[in-house]
Amino acid sequence: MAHEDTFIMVKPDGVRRRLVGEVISRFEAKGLDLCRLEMVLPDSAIAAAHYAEHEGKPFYDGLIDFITSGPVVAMHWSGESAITVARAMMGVTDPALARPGTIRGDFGLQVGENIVHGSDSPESADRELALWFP
Ligand code: D4T
Repeated sequence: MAHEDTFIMVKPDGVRRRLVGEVISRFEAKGLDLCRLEMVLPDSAIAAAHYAEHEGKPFYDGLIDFITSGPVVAMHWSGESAITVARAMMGVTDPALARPGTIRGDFGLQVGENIVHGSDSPESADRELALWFP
């Protein structure tokens, strides 16, 4: 078990649905530490950089349109195994399959609008934190 830093984002659907407080409350209650937070309207450049690994996939254009469709809440969280813990609390990518009790399982239904993003590895966390908090 190691201390980790992770990048977590409430996506435009989560902001529109007023779930920012709910998401923050869950991570705070779990015991993770909120280090930095900013609300930002992503432009296409930061969206493309964030989702570079998905370029060329069938859902890529929709993904970029979606993530630039409104403000997001970009956050830096830290704590014991923060990356794994946050991913577990978010649930699997498709909210229809995410287990009840997870954020996606409790609040989502469509893969294209899955409320939150969380880094999937220390390398991703480093890259994403540098991108969103330059
Ligand atoms: P993110 O990166 O947003 O936290 O999601 P995941 O790490 O859980 O999942 P991902 O990278 O595989 O997908 C990124 C993003 O693309 C959307 N998506 C994904 C989609 O619209 N259709 C799809 O078929 C897939 C696989 C949802 C999340």
